[in-house]
Amino acid sequence: MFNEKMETLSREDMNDLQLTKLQQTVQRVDNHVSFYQAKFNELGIEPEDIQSLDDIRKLPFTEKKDLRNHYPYGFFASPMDDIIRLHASSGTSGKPTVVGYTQKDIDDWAEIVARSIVSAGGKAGDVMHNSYGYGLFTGGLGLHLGGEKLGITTVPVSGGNTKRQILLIEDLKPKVICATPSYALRIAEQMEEEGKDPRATSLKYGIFGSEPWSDEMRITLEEKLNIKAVDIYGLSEVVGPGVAIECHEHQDGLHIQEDHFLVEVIDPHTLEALPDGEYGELVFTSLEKEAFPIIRYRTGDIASITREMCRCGRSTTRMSRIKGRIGDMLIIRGVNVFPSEMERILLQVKELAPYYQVYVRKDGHMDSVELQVELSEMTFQACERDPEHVKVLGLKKQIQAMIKEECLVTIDVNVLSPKSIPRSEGKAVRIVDQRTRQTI
Ligand code: DLL
Repeated sequence: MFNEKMETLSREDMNDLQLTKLQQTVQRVDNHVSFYQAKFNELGIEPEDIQSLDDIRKLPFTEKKDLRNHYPYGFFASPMDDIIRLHASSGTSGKPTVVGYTQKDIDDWAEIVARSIVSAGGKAGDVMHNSYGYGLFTGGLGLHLGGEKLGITTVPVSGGNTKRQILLIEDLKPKVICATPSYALRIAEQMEEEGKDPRATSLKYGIFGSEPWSDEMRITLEEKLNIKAVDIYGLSEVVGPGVAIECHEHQDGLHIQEDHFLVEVIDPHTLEALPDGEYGELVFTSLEKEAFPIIRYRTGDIASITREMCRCGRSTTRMSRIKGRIGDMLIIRGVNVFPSEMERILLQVKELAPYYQVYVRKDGHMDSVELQVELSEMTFQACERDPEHVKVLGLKKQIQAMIKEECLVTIDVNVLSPKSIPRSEGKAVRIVDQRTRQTI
């Protein structure tokens, strides 16, 4: 562990620490952020009203639209003289969300990412190939900071130019790779296209996140690249990557860095707290941040939490994989389905390559959904030799039936030839929403 004391703190000590830090954070936003001053006034709350962790429920939520309304600097709690870094979330529509960091914020972020890399299996002396994009996106520079803090040799490759990525992996012999799961898959695919064996590289661990992925995708990546793949979670509004990460020992839920972030899970409709184990919307409150402290931020991400101790020895609360974002949930004839649930099913069909996209269209008054999948190269070649083969496979019906059984919905399925689905160098576009001509 990088910080054994914090990562194994007893529940009682963690609660005490979190309460003290929560009180300080509430005081800080009350002093410096007009949005919170107004909200506290409206609700009749004083910072002194926070006397227990449960009192967090007295505090208002913060939503993405609040950040947009105060673009660009309205949520900053430090003077600009103290801000040494800005990042921004991409935002599919309108202005991005700008987040700021003081030197202390950067140091704290480096610390939690260093913990994350160790949790994923990396250590000082190893080489780490970082394919997350460098720039306003927090992925590249976030992992970079943590790598340098840990003392792992960090290679700032950034995303794209896949052939060069492969050359660097072959020559620099990294043990750890950081990328979105979809881009890691693309790197493996490019190696295969070049006649190289992706299992034969020096890589041992993958730090994958920034987009929803399934356990089946983990198995695919682990098999293709001959590595252990762990899930890393984070969002720019809260800090960036490193809010939570799995341990490579057990890969059984993501350990939340609880001395920095207080987690809640709520019902997104009633906004009531949900019991541990139930899926709902993740809500985070930052406990240490100076420049951009955030209270009860509604992430839009669906997951559950457990406070049971992990066998790795870390005592921190763990969150499940993210099922998906609330906005990405498809409602098909009244049934809710996340693309990641379809991914789980598709990746079990060996005739398919692990790529897919979901098209949503308007069909009269109803929405229609089409799932596009791709034949694997091997199946395609078999079909070319025997054009009847693809019909015999009956793949379309098989996939429809599997989705009907697991997700309780009937959708259109279109089986395409290899390489038809666009590949990503960062976050994959899984949903193409043609009702509004937007991609999500
Ligand atoms: O994606 C930060 C990050 C970089 C995380 C590198 C992990 C690795 P944003 O661009 O602000 O920040 O996007 C945040 O991405 O609210 C989730 O919807 C999604 N997301 C992030 N990590 C995961 C994950 C970065 N492990 C948004 N699983 C979040 C599923 C994830 N979704």
